[in-house]
Amino acid sequence: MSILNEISQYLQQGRAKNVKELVQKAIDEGIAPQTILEEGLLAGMSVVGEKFKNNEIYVPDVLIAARAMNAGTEILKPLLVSGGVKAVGKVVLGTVKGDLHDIGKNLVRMMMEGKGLEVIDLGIDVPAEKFVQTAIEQNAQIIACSALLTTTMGEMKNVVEAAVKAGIRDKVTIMVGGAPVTENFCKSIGADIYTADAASAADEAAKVCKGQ
Ligand code: B1M
Repeated sequence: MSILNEISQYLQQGRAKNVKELVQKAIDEGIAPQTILEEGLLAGMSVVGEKFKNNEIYVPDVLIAARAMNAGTEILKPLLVSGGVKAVGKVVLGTVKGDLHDIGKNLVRMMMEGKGLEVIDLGIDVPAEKFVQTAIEQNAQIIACSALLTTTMGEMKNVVEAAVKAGIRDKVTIMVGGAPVTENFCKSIGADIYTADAASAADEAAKVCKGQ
């Protein structure tokens, strides 16, 4: 098995120490940081995302794999930055105002980062104006909102309206998700993309940022 394959396998198993060692070994062998990222770490995370989507693995497995991914990217980060590798796009992410649930949102962040996107995570209980203001300041392509409560999902409409009011509606893609959110709800509030799970959210966000 190639070293990149091994990195992918260990990442899927959530073995952070092995991932760290092998990433360092790959660097020492002269493999390009971008190749290690894409064909080792991201390849592994992509398998994790698919398995999670298909209910073959569960939240704790994803969190452990994500920790292994972080261990590997920490070593690569300085090399990637100095090598001039750019993130494929920028996403402003948060759980909407009044809502304190963040496990799903954190998974969305992980999966998006796994796709090479830069994620500005505003955390929980985020007011509509904060999403929009940050998107303007950061020149982000996407605003991504998570909500877990039927009482807070309506906040997503306020995000769309705040984007219209700020004059950036045509420049930003608004993505919505979370357990009570549906495709119909997404359409009814004038948002752009609904996805049911974190891996699909990352897939769609990457497509938007690559202009597909
Ligand atoms: Co709360 N809670 N909770 N809770 N909680 C739910 C959501 C609830 C369904 C439980 C129930 O009654 N059966 C219910 C909501 C009912 C409703 O609105 N219809 C509920 C309630 C009522 C409440 C409180 C009001 C309880 C109270 O105080 N009386 C309160 C509200 C607090 C607040 O937010 N203001 C509350 C509090 C809490 C805790 C703080 C204790 C805790 C949250 C801890 C945390 O997040 N750090 C909590 C939890 C853990 C849950 C349950 C049990 C689990 C949620 C979770 O993390 N699931 C939940 C019941 C349930 O869902 N079975 C429940 C795992 C997570 C991976 O799934 O977040 O859905 P999820 O993310 C998924 C997808 O939705 C999607 O990707 C993920 C999968 O890949 N996704 C996106 C999420 N965001 C996305 C964004 C996208 C795309 C996809 O694009 C941008």
